[in-house]
Amino acid sequence: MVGSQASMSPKRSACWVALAPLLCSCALALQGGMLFPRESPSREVKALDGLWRFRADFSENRLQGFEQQWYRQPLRESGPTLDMPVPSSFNDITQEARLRNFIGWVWYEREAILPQRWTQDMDMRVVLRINSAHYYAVVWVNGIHVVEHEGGHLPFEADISKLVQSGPLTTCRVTIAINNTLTPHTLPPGSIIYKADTSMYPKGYFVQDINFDFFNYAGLHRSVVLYTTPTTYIDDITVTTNVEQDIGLVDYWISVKGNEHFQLEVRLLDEDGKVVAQETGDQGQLRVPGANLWWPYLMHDHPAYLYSLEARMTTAGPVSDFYTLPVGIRTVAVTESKFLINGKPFYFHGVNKHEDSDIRGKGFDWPLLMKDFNLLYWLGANSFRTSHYPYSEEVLQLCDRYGIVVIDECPGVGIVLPQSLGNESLRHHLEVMEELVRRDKNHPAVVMWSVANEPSSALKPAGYYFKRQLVGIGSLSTMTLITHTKTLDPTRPVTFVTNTKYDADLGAPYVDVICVNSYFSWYHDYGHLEVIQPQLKSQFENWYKTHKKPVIQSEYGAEAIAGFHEDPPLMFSEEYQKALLENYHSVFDQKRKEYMVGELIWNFADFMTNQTPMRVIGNKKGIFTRQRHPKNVAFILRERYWRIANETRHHHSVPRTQCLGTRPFTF
Ligand code: GCB
Repeated sequence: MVGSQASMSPKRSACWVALAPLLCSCALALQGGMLFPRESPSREVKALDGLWRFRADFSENRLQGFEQQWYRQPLRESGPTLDMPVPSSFNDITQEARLRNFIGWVWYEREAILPQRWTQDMDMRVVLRINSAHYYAVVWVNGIHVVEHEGGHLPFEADISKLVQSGPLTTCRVTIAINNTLTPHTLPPGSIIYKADTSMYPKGYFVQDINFDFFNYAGLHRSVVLYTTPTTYIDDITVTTNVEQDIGLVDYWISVKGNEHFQLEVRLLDEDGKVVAQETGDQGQLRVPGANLWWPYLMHDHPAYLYSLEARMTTAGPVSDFYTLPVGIRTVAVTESKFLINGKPFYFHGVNKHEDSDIRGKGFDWPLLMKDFNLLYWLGANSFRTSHYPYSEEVLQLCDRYGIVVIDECPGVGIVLPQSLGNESLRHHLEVMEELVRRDKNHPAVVMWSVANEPSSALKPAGYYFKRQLVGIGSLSTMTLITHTKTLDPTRPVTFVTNTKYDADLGAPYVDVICVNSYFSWYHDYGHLEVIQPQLKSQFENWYKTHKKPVIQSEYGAEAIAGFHEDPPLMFSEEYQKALLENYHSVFDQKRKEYMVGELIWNFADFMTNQTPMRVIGNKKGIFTRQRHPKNVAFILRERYWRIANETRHHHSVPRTQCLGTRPFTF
């Protein structure tokens, strides 16, 4: 990478200074709702998937696009552009190494043709929603700045009605500049390292340093959509559920914007479309006698039961708005040694995943998604963690629909530098949790929030950073991470995933469930499989003795290059991966009778990482290859998960599933 110092940290760049006042408006993004754009009788959705024009700013300071205001005219007039698919990471699409490893601003642009009524009906709002842009994004419509957003993985939007309804235009040009630079205060954090020794590096040479183990893919990873609502509209819905004897309780809060005078009718429909409860008003409780509860996959004969909450808003005038939200009625609770769903002990037998695949990188892809869910069903996995960032909303919708339980993790991965535990980082982290909870709060599949993965939780500031107590009132930065998340959502437990020693971890006292990662006989004691059992036993006993909280083995695993065989087992062979897992499993089988409440293998599939001597074209700890072919260990895990499912089931045993069926559902 070559570039001048000023260009690499956008915050220090001239353009950044010019844009700074606009950032304030970004805080507004946290106000209001972020309902998934769904079609309804009052709403239309238009996805801008397909080919966009694309240009990476290779100028030395990476700021040519801002200096020359590329957003003011069609991008192709600024210089050569490429055709770039959306959704997709841009990194693996071309044959250019310098684009694969590019750090700085890239520019995307496309024109959208709008139906005439969108531009002429003044009772209609037109909203532009970007579902994920990694990492910092600035957006213009027809050359006018409309929104900025910090952070990948989470959606943001802009009301562009005024822009598209001001003239005879029926097209709009959407330009999005995205910067993938990571700093110690972004999530995930990173640092730009300048290599100033000109006897060794070209002038202006720098690299992006990261402390996480996946390739830092960038681009428009999920759909960009335009959608409409009426000008008085349902802005947000929050649902929490409870169960009293056999009565399902659905508490709802609905916020309406655009007019203070409106009526709301709320109906709850069962899977056959029958109305089982109804209410009026913007908040209330729906009571469902004999409710069908939302149960995890394999825990019940009819898992993942979803009701539909239909909200209908009307005003005195002609305006009405409709929004339908899938609702699963279930409870979550944690005791000293159990994780309870609907009052019954739940054992997580699942995986850690990544959004990662050949060519697309982190780009959303329906075929990949359905393959992954079929593999989860085949495996008998009932859960996964969204390691190490929020996954697409469609993934969570499928989890709701198929009963796959989710530990929903924010992008707090690689928090290892002391400056990443300071106030500036904390403030951003709190906002990210706010965006995450706002987006995912209504998913029954989400049963716990994870605020970070493997932070340096033995460092002194970590105690304050993660803390649960309120240390002040008012400003965000006076609330620390776990408190804030609990305030946002008092209904779900909160954790972070640790690899710190049990007696040094300053954040662990504040979590509800201890989630521990360990790699015995892999990152130390290489090749010595015989040390796993004593080390793992000590791990569990120490954590439980210290905190008296349920423990999840949130990561464990070994790399195996598919097709490499060695017996006696050697590292990187399929036999070693299998033997390592079997040693772990024999301890798990003892501890799950006590306080261990879950095991999540690292990883579901092989995935791409930075190039290092530790990685052979990515991380090979998958039980499936990156192309989703099973390694031998997938069959071992399959036997195990189905056995555990049948042991822990409250009813008769279930036949093994080969593939997913269709379930009634609204997308
Ligand atoms: C970990 C990390 C995960 C890595 C994994 C590994 O502890 O949480 O991101 O990929 O180990 O394979 O090293």
